[in-house]
This record gives sequence, C-alpha cells and structure tokens, in this order.
Amino acid sequence: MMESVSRRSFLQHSLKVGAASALLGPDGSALANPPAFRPIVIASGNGLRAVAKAMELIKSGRSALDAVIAGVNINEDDPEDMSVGYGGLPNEDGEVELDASVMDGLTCRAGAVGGLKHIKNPSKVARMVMERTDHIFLCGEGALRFALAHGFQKENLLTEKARKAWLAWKEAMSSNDNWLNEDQAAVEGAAPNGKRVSAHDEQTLQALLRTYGTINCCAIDLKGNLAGVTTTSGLSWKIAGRLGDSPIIGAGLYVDNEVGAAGSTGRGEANIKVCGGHTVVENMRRGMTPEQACLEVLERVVKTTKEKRLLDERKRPKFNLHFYAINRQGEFGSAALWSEATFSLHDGQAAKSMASAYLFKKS
Ligand code: SD4
Repeated sequence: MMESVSRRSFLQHSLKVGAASALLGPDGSALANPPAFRPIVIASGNGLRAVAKAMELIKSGRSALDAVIAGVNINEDDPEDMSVGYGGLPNEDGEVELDASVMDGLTCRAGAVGGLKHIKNPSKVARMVMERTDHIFLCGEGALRFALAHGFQKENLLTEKARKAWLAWKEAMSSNDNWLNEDQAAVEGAAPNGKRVSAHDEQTLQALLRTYGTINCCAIDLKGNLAGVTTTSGLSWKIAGRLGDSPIIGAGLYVDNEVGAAGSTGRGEANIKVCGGHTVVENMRRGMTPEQACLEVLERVVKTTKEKRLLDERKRPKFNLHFYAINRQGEFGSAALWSEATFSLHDGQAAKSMASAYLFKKS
C-alpha cells in the first residue's frame, strides 16, 4: 500500500439489510415491510441533490436507472455547475462538448455519447443510445443528429459566465498574441473598457485554472438492481474532440448486477489507462471492499503515471482522480489520490457528504 493511506473501517462504510437504522418511506416514517434490498445511492461530492432525488424515486418504486439519471439531470440543468451540462466550461474554441455514459446492471446494457454539442442532458441521450440503438457509443455530429432525431432540443449551452471564463483564459494564454485582456488593451488617459473581462477578476481567475468537475452517480434499487451514470463537460479548454473517461464504459463507469457498480471523476487520461470503473468492480468480485477496490486502482494509477510533468518532487501525481463504488450487499466506499475529497451518499435516511479515503495527504 502507498504511503499516507487513510483506511476507513470496513464497517463504517457498510450498510447491510437489517442494519440498526430503519429504512424510511417517502413520508419519513419507518416502512412496515422493508424491501429485501436496502437501497443506496452514491455520487461525487457535487451530487448531494442528485442522491436525494435518486433516493426519492427509488423509494417510490422507480428503477435505479431512472433514479440516477434523474439525479444527475439536476446538475446538468444547473448553470452554476460549470463542469456538467448547461453552463459547463467549453473547449479551447469556446464550444461546450459534453460526454456521458449509463449502464444498467439488470439488462447488462450500456450507452454513451461523447463530444456532444448543444444538448444539455447527455445522460438522457446516452440512455437513448442504450435503449434505441444496437450500438453503445455515439460521438460528435452523429450523436447530435441522433439526439435531434429523438426530439431533444438544440440549445446554446455556453452561459455568459462560462464564456467570460473562457475569454479570460484565452486572453491570458500569451502576452504575445492578438487577444488582449483589459490591462493589455488599456490606453493612456482612457477609462477602462468595462465590457472586457479582466484576467485579474477573482471569479474568472478561478475558472482560468484547468478545472475538472463531472458527476458520477450509482444506485441499488428496492429490487436489488444496480445502475450508474457519469456525465461531464470534461476538461475545460480541452482540444476540440478530446474525450475523457466519463463516456467510456469500463473507465468512467461500470456496473454488474452480480457484483456492484463504480464510477469516477478527475483526470480522465489517468483513468482510461487503468480501465478504472471495470477494475474497481473486478476487485470487488475478488472480495475487496468497495473502498479497498478503489484504493487498489489508485495505486495502479500512480504506477502508470510516468510523465515528469505530471509528478511532483516525490513522484506523486499532481492531478487528482476519484472513485466511487457500491456492491450488491449495500456496502459503499470511495477513494481519491489526494486527501480532502468528499463524496455524497444517501442510505435511505438522509443525504450526506462524507470524506473519501486517499493515498496522499495534502500538505
Ligand atoms: C474527464 N473525468 O473528462 C472527466 C472530468 C472530471 O472531475 O471528472 N472532472 O476527464
């Protein structure tokens, strides 16, 4: 095991049928006839609203698949979540390109879209690919045409906030090109042009950092079926056409009703190389707890990161990668490369934010 591993106890992250706390019904009262399976929903740190929505649907009898997609639709629709759907940060050309994948443990089917423009709910399109085609993965122009054929509305996904952040990034790229920020454009004696974005503006400066966001959400429903979804606008300022791990079945998401479900957020390039989602599930199949399974894959990520530019002086990755996992017994776990990462969980009683295990402690 790598240095600085914080292992939460197995029991701490375990919620089995028959656990002391009762499962509450939609009205908050204890269920008279508790279901055979304890439903559970896990998501990335930005998924508190998503796990609450998903659990509400599961308690009302809906499938895990319906529930997780409805959950992440909240983030996709929210312009303030600048890493997912509408309002997501664009690629280097200023265009929002979205990626998503879904997988259904009951039917063993999967669907995904990559580089999808103009449609704010790529998770719904991914589901449509799964259910209404003989394919698994559509990308770019073809994915858009498929979405339009199924009645999705074309929209401008670039919010003013995201456009300003992109423009500030572009203007700050070099002092040796033709894109001038407010300071560079200033003329002796003239009042500053209030319409231009200053790279020194606090909010835009934040967005100038290469940001990763994304939401992953996985669940078990009352029948014991599992499903998962991962949806994102990907790496901000990416080269047009770049796909991360989120839409790749086996990397950003994997679900198997016999074992469990896992998904990821963080640097997709690092995850694709270790087929993270699938490897986490296979680790659980071999008997690891969800948390152990996530940590083991993170160790592989460290071993497979050889690029000097990605490593600090102690050869630790400078980026973060984060896994979330549940197994069919209702146990859950999450781990990230770096400390101070959180995940969202709904155990049938309440939505809560919890600390993930990690390999390296931030100093
Ligand atoms: C990607 N994994 O495109 C996504 C981005 C992400 O938190 O998860 N950000 O690589």
